[in-house]
Amino acid sequence: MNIAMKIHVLVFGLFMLHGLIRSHAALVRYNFVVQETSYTRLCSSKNILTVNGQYPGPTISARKGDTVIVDVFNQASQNITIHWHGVKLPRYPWSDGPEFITQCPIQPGARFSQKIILSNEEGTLWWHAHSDWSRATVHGLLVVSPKIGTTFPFPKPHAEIPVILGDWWKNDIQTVMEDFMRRGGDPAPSDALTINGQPGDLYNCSRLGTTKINVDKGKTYMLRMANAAMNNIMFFAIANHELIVVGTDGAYTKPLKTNYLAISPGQTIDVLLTANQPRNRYYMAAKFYNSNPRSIFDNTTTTAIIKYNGKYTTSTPSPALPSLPAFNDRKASTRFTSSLRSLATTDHPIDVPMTISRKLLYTLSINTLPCASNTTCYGPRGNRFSASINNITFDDPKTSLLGAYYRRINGVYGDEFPDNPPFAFDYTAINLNSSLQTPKNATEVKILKYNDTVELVFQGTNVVSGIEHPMHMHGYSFYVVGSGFGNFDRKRDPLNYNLVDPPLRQTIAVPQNGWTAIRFRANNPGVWFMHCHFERHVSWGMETVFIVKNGKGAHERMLPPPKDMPKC
Ligand SMILES: *[C@@H]1O[C@H](CO)[C@@H](O)[C@H](O)[C@H]1NC(C)=O
Ligand SMILES: *[C@@H]1O[C@H](CO)[C@@H](O)[C@H](O)[C@H]1NC(C)=O
Ligand SMILES: *[C@@H]1O[C@H](CO)[C@@H](O)[C@H](O)[C@H]1NC(C)=O
Ligand SMILES: *[C@@H]1O[C@H](CO)[C@@H](O)[C@H](O)[C@H]1NC(C)=O
Ligand SMILES: *[C@@H]1O[C@H](CO)[C@@H](O)[C@H](O)[C@H]1NC(C)=O
Ligand SMILES: *[C@@H]1O[C@H](CO)[C@@H](O)[C@H](O)[C@H]1NC(C)=O
Ligand SMILES: *[C@@H]1O[C@H](CO)[C@@H](O)[C@H](O)[C@H]1NC(C)=O
Ligand SMILES: *[C@@H]1O[C@H](CO)[C@@H](O)[C@H](O)[C@H]1NC(C)=O
Ligand SMILES: [Cu+2]
Repeated sequence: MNIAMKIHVLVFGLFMLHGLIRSHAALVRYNFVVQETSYTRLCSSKNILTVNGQYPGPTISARKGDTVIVDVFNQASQNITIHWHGVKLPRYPWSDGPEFITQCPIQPGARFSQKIILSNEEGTLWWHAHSDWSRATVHGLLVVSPKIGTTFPFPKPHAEIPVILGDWWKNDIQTVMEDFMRRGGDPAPSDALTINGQPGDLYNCSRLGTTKINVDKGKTYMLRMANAAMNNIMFFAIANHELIVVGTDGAYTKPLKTNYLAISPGQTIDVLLTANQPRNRYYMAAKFYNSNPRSIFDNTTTTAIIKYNGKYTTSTPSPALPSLPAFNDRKASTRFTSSLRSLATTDHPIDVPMTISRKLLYTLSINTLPCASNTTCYGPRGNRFSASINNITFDDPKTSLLGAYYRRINGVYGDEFPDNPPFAFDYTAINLNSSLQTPKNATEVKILKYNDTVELVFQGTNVVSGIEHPMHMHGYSFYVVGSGFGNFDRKRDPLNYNLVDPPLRQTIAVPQNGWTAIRFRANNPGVWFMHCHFERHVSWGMETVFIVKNGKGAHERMLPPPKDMPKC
């Protein structure tokens, strides 16, 4: 290269850099090859579904406002879809991923180039499969860093550390799901919990693989956490160390100091950890929170090791374990979740809808259905389990609901999802009449007008048995303005709403036999799934869809579909 060319390249480089700083947005590209890969855990091997052979899968890194193209190639032998959890995809539901809601599955041998349009998200999000139970192993982080020229609303951490919580079955996950569906009862509990794919020292044959995180004394680290487990909320803590929560679900929070945290499937939490203890090794640990006294669950504990750099002699043979709340400590779970507040500063403002045009009350229930003739079911009294929102157990269509809406194809869904429970009763009473247990089976959606300001109250019920439900909404974040135990009181409870700095989330655990009120502005046109993030409850039908109509302006309308949408 001669000198003139070098200068040209340099000038061009500076120009590009300048352009980046000015526009603050870049196009980032990833290849995702879905494949079957052999993994050994707990002394036994099996084939799992992975992206690029990795479990957990690759981390996607981008900056606020970027667009990421992920070229998904399905080399596995089963259908798959991929969802970008917490990304709003303004006006572009086509890439969202839930099977038969926004797309037909990517079939074996097929490709789908997914465009992930980031907007105001900043922090930790994640991605996962959204078909069958494949997300058990097909998941990874999606990290959205501050734009170039801006920084975190706290001192820059020395390093960022992924902490992905998950669970592991010795059995093939597809078989676990099929057995569960056929038997009609609860799914087989997992055999281990994991941190970054590893069960840790407290399980047989797991010591060598235990996740180890090296830290320098005096430095501060950011843990980018996601709960990718299938069916349970988790408690998490680090021995002798305080945690400072600074963000949840891709939005900043006021710093919250705590000794433990509760994180539901679907949620992400950003945590600052300062290595300010004597040089040593310390366990971080996580276990399931389980409030249902009748259910069997995996009550094991997963660990990873925080290892201080430098020379020191360890006085004890194994690192100190943190103390976690008791597995059934409902107050500890709710206390943490309700302590979170939006940062709400000039640089990170909030925009809570103050006048409401649509008020919705949705009951969340576990239900039962009669067992198919000639089969044995393992749900209550020989029935099979089901679940519902406003007494509707959602029957998945056989084709893309979004495609049917866009092309005005009739007969795929109805638009009569009720605003309120069709039958009012004392939702959280003990010993509810078993006549309340049978739901209606339908594919009903809720239509919202562009810019509707929505208040949605989720009411957990004690039908069959009350339990938390981590409700997740696609296409939106929402403000959690209130929550409580018992029945929602339309007159009294709104007086206690937090409209000043409510946390902005896209997954919120509705308390057991309690309620949670959320608010959002329906300014993202499209077809958006809303569901419980416990996989067994989704399989039982605890899900529904919002269709948000186009507005009048050119920038208030859905964008057209890409050419390579998978076909059914
Ligand atoms: C580890 O193996 C031993 C001996 O087989 C068994 O007794 C113990 O329950 C196992 N522990 C776990 C956590 O699986
Ligand atoms: C975990 O479950 C096992 C088997 O169900 C039980 O024996 C054990 O006591 C439980 N441990 C805890 C800590 O609950
Ligand atoms: C029920 O099972 C029996 C024995 O397997 C079979 O003969 C019968 O046809 C089955 N009935 C139905 C309705 O499937
Ligand atoms: C349960 O509900 C059914 C139908 O509404 C009613 O006939 C029955 O008396 C109720 N049972 C109890 C114990 O309340
Ligand atoms: C739910 O729907 C079914 C079927 O329409 C109906 O029989 C039942 O009474 C409804 N239950 C409630 C609690 O609304
Ligand atoms: C709901 O109804 C559809 C259509 O009749 C049926 O195929 C499906 O199996 C039903 N689902 C449940 C959970 O009963
Ligand atoms: C939607 O609401 C925003 C914010 O209040 C406003 O700027 C915009 O004009 C509204 N658009 C429509 C179509 O109502
Ligand atoms: C895979 O998807 C296609 C298209 O929707 C469907 O026809 C087929 O039954 C699916 N295969 C399985 C095993 O579910
Ligand atoms: Cu649920």
